[in-house]
Amino acid sequence: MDSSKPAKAVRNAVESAAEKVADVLTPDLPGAPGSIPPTVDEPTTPREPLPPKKEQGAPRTGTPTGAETGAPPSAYGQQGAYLTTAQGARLRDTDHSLKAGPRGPVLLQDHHLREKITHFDHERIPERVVHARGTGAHGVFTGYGTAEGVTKAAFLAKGRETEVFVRFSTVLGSRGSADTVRDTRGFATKFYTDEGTFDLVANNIPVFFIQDAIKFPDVIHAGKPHPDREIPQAQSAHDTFWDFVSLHTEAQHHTMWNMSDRGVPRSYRMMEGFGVHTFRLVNAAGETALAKFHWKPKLGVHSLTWEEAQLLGGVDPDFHRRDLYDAIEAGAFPEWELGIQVLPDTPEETFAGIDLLDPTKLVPEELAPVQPIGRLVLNRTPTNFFAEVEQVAFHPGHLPPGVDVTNDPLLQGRLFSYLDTQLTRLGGPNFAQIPVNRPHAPVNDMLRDGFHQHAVHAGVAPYRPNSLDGGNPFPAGDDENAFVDVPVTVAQAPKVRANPASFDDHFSQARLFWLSMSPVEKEHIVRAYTFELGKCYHQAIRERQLRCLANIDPELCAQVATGLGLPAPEPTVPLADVAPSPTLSQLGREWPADGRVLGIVVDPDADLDGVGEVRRAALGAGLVPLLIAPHGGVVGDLPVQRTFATARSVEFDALLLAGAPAPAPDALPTRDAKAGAADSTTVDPRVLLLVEEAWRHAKAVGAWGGGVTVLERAGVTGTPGVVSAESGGDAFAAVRQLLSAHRVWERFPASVR
Ligand code: HDE
Repeated sequence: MDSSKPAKAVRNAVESAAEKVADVLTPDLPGAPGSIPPTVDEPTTPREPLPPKKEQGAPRTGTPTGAETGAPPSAYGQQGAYLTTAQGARLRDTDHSLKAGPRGPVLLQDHHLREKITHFDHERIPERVVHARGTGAHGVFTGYGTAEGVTKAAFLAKGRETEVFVRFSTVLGSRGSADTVRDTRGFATKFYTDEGTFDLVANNIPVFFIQDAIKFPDVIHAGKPHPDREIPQAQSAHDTFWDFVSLHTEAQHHTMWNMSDRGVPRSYRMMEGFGVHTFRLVNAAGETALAKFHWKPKLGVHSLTWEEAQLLGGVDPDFHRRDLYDAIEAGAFPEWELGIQVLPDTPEETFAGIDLLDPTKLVPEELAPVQPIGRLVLNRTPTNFFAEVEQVAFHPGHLPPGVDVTNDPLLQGRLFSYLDTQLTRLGGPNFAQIPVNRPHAPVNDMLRDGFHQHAVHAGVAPYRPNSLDGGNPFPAGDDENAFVDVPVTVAQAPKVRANPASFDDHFSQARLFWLSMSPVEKEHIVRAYTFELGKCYHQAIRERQLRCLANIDPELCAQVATGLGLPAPEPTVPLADVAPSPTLSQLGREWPADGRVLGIVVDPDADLDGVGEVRRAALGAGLVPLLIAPHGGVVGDLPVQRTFATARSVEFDALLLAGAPAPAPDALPTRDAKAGAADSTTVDPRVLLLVEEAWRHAKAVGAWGGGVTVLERAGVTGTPGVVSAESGGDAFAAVRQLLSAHRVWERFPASVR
């Protein structure tokens, strides 16, 4: 008998029943937790597992050694309608332990209890020592063919598509820490190329704190929480961090980037990525060039304000994760262009006087333009976070033919560290066989056995040379596309623990970065230093860091010193004479508004037809409109996503007001009036707070109809970026235009020039 037939019939019946309960409140919006809306009552009819959501992807179903199985990605998940043990025996009850009578002791023979609890006891693995907090997505990379002259890497060929998995992360915090802390962000990409996996393990900042890998434990120990109290979590605003960077002054350039708006990105979708080190590329003719990798986001580089970042730490600690997944689910697929700065491979390994082996230095784009070589689109969220995002293992030594390393001492140390760390984190040497880590190229290594071995290796001769396995595996010949280390000449030199003299310049590029900022960006940097140093306990550390700032720029130093109430010291080295690099500034252009979140305040008396039109227009333009109302459910026939109680300004990029809602029953107008909210007795105080915060964070605000009254009550009418319009359509058009500059920058009067 075909046992799948009744199961299929049951499944169809249940699916159509479930679809009928479609959630009327959120028809088009991302964030639904499952692929089918739940029923109010607990489902009791047996059925197959739910299908994944439409935007979810999963690692390809290759074997541990790279062969296609032909199975769908869902084959990784559970099978069948019934609960079973790990061995596949069906279970009748998983809610009660096996006991000697209802009031008796639990029996040792309860193998189901023991299996369930034992497995649970071992669910956690060690979190990453750095970059523990992260989020990832699947995507596809398409080569432009423009890199052919400099590298033979086949995945860069014109039109060649390669599957990728990207993991974004913060550096310092634990796995459960907030997304929006001030920190460097990781941007690690696994390209599953036909010639072996290529991992571009990058950051959103183009330089690093240290020049030699041997200092990595030092900088991380300094940045992590203090060892005695284990505070503060996921931040650099504390004594040990500033103690280290003010003494180890090569960290000053990276630290300046951290204190800039780059330390608080608006979204992973709005970050640049940098390979940091100089790599060596080799073309089909064997010619070499030096190169730096860059990711350029289609949406531009944008940041949160510090106040938004702090509020989000409490209001939505998953802000960046949610933003990435919601954007993918809504079809606003995040996109980047991969580019390279190509630099001649000279014996000195310098360019325009910049030492290319020094990872604390960047090459200004004005001197070496970034040439686009391909496009990355993230279009699938993971199906299972642990299996994919937690278990993905990157390694800068995963290189395809055509890309090689240089002697950058930071990169050299990383080539050891990444392989080493996975042994404990993923429990043994076979982590490359975990689905998300499996190469898409055929694997024929001679690595055998070890914990969690998934491959069933045939043959008797995993060694070379052999005759018993017919000589297999064979080394690839010259024409067979092997990875060949570029035979770079190593100069004869004494063995030393020392840096080249050029590595001694610690301040010139920090100054270059400072001088390249617009006034408002400079002001943010001043505020960040003042905040972070202000949180240090010891004055000596503040004073020492001010000495570093004096060597970068006297005005920066003076402003921070004023905020700290300390005298500004004199420089101890001559100020570097450097030309600014305008491309380092985030301001001054227009970008697409895809996936931006628009809050729309409504109440039952508002122009609901107009709101419906704006909502449709926003969805059509790729934005995410969220209706904010006095209560949940519907207003008119419009679904409500946020109430005045659940909304906070920081989750919106812009606000529209269609009505002037009176205080809802759960409002506290008297308390809010005491706290200074303008006119909170006629307009709900939480709506006033929304407007005031959006204004304070320089966000576009538009209103029509009753909404115009709210602007008046909040006292913001007629200020830059606040639009009073005749209709919803006009208000939306104006706000959308303002969004293309990210913020209404005129609203931030910068005190620094
Ligand atoms: Fe990493 N780094 N790193 N790093 N790094 C790790 O590897 C290390 C450095 C970066 O999402 C660890 O699997 C050393 C620079 C990213 O899984 C570890 C040094 C850059 C990620 C490690 C550096 C990075 C890591 C921790 C100094 C930018 C997250 C867990 C020589 C170019 C990858 C792991 C992910 C993760 C070591 C410096 C980027 C311990 C020793 C420079 C994006 O192996």
